Amino acid sequence: MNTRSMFASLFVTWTMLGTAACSGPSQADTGGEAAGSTKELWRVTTGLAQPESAYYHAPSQTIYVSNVNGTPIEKDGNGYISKLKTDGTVVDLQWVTGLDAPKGLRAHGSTLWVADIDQVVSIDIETGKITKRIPVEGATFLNDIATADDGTVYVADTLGNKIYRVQDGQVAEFAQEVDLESPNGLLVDGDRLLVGAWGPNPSPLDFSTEVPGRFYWLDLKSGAKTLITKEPLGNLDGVELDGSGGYLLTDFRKGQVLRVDAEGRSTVVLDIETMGAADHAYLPGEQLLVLPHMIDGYVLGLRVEAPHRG
Ligand SMILES: [Ca+2]
Ligand SMILES: [Ca+2]
Repeated sequence: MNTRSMFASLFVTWTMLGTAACSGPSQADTGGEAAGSTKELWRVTTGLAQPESAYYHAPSQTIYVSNVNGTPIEKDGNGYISKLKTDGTVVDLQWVTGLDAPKGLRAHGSTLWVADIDQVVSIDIETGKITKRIPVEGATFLNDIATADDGTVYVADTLGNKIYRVQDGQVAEFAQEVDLESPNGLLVDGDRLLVGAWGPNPSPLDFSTEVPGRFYWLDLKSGAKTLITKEPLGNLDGVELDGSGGYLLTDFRKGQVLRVDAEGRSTVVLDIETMGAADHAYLPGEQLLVLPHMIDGYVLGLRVEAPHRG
């Protein structure tokens, strides 16, 4: 069995275990007490299939959710994107279909960009039509995607341990000189590319790592790496700004939402305790965190208050 098949079969196992162990997630899982400043507002439990990424697009006031639907590397043609409102109302479960295992989402202008195994796909937000599929040669596990103000797209290949830059349809490797630690979550913040790493050399048996990933940034011009967390932090997935000078990240395997301050100090904001906390969205103005649980197949809307500083 090659590495790709092992990853594929493992994810099927996880998904089945998750379903069996959690036949009906209830409010009690996360409600109220978790971390004091976190409260569950809503939960979408039906119609989603291995939801990986939630992205809030302010102009359309819409949360887009990618559904891998199956294993994360299978070219099965059944992946789709759902549209939700910020109150958890489902607008359109299968807004865009015909993808394989869509993961990271991020818009620039009226284009929604999607990472899909070894392609970067663009979707016209107005029409919901796929406009381009750009192959990324050599990629095996495109995961999160980020867009810069000038429209440049960055995409992380977690298993390939690479980050690619896409400009005007041309794909090139970015930051080849540095140790990317199996990059997953990406976010452009000014002239920096924030990166949440999974951790080097994940096991082909269960994705575990001997050393988890750190949170760092890459200079968009030079590709130079600067650590935000000096020590390994987690099997990191989503990366968002918290609106107060810090960051909100997820640890997929631990099932946690973490807050990291500008000095790199981390605290656990929410502990779901089940593997699968994937790539979240955060709306600082509404203190709303939208968290897809990829293994158990639901999306949570949580109130996560800004930290009390000073
Ligand atoms: Ca699929
Ligand atoms: Ca991800």
